[in-house]
Amino acid sequence: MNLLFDTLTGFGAAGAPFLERPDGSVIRYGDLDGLTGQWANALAGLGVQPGDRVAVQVEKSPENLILYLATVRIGAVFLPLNTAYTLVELEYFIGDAEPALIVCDPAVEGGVAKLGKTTTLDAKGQGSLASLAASASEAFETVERSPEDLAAICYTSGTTGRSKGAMLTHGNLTANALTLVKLWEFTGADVLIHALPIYHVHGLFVATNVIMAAGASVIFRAKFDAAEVLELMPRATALMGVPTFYTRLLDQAGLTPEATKGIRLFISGSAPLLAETHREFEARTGQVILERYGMTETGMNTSNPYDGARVAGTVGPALPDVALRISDAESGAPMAAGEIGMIEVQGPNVFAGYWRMPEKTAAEFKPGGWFITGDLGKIDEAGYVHIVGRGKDLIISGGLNVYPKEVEAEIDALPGVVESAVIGLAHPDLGEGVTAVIATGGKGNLTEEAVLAALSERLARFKQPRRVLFVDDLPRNAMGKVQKALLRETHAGLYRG
Ligand code: MCA
Ligand code: AMP
Repeated sequence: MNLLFDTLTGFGAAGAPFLERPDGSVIRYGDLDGLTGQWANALAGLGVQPGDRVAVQVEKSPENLILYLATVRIGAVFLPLNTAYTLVELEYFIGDAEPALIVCDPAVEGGVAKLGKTTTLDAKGQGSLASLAASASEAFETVERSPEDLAAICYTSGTTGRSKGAMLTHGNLTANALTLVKLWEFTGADVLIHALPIYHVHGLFVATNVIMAAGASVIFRAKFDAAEVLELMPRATALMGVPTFYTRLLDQAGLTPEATKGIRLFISGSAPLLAETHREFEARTGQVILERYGMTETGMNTSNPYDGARVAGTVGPALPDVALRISDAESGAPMAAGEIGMIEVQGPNVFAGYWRMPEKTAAEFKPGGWFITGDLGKIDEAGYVHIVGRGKDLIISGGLNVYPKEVEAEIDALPGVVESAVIGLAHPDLGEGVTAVIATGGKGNLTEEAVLAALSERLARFKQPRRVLFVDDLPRNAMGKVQKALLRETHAGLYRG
């Protein structure tokens, strides 16, 4: 058997819809054997072997999802990459993962081909790989995979140094999908509005795997558009999104109890949902958003209950098969109930380690398979987890992670910069807005425009600062450490109207 592939394709009835395309045409569960067989044959024809990495940086399309399923079916390792990454960023991932094949957009193949063997797929699902698949046989003997075999590598940035590839196994992804299907009560009757990107865990594994493991279906859209999602609601039963989805929906005059009455479950995650957004959404629609908490390395860890109180400002109890504890962030000692410390998790969802980084893996695990999340939180009397901050220096903008270090390194390399501090400030649309504070030592004539122009070739757009501020010197504490908390306080109102 192939654990993940069989789980994803084994529940939907042959005639049941799996995916509705924007043009209204439908891929049914019964089509998947032949379709993924063709794509698996195309990959095999390009030399992909079980265990090989297949790096994929392409726009969201149904074919991109079929490619994911075919990669799993052939026993290879799916490696999705944010479409916003620049060639400079891509070079690192490809060098680190050494994929046997890179699937990219035809428009950038010229540059990407310098990094490895390429084939193409565009936003319309066309390209050299799609052509190979179209003429390939539908018959393919699925490669056997067991729980410990790798299914995917997802890169996650590090607080120090470069991005790390989180190795996710068939066992990790299958266990998490099955747990969530049960907890969130997904059945074959469900229809999810799928408007998240599929280069990250949220849209690829939480949304897609859960739907498939329930034999349910998706209305598939290339990106999130609040007005369009609102229009689709009468035909759907569920929505998964980042907090920005919900703040943007609240800006829609048409968001009413009537417009949302067919939806049985609104789920939010990837970044903190403001208690205010949670309450406002309930006041406008009568619907209580279910917030859950996860990570690339672990999939989902906690969730507010389906039946029971969904409490604003909390991420709910640990999932039934996940153990969660709070430890002292410095000493690692266990904390008493209700005290704030480092969140650690253990369970079948927890990844197999960082790709080719045994030291980093060892540093982030404790004996017994406890993974140190880097998030600070507490567990209340009811067993609900509250995330109160981050032990890691991380900004989450519109659900996408930005590690200040990476942005600071690029800024510090610019002429005229003495040093920089990159911070996240409250932003009404994105949750946190990436903001650069640059120390010039009182000299130089750097401008915001010049800094942004210099960064545009080197960093993905979502990592580029929304604003650049200049100071003579950065504030430091007695230990000589830059006081980011003070900078955040000083500039707290920058994005508030
Ligand atoms: C787009 N831009 C962004 C972001 N997205 N800038 C900062 N942060 C972002 N997240 C840029 C665009 O390139 C554009 O640049 C400008 O901002 C305005 O774009 P806009 O049209 O407003 O953006 P959008 O295309 O509507 O996208 C916003 C979005 C999207 C809908 C919030 O970013 C999104 O779908 N985010 C979800 C990310 C996600 O799936 N995260 C899950 C990670 P310009 O100004 O040049 O035009 S997985 C995870 O965290 C764990 C496992 C978990 O718990 O789920
Ligand atoms: P990523 O590395 O992209 O998977 O991001 C994972 C991080 O997102 C976690 O470590 C948390 O800091 C954050 N996160 C995810 N879900 C939530 C949530 N519901 N509330 C607060 N933070 C969250």
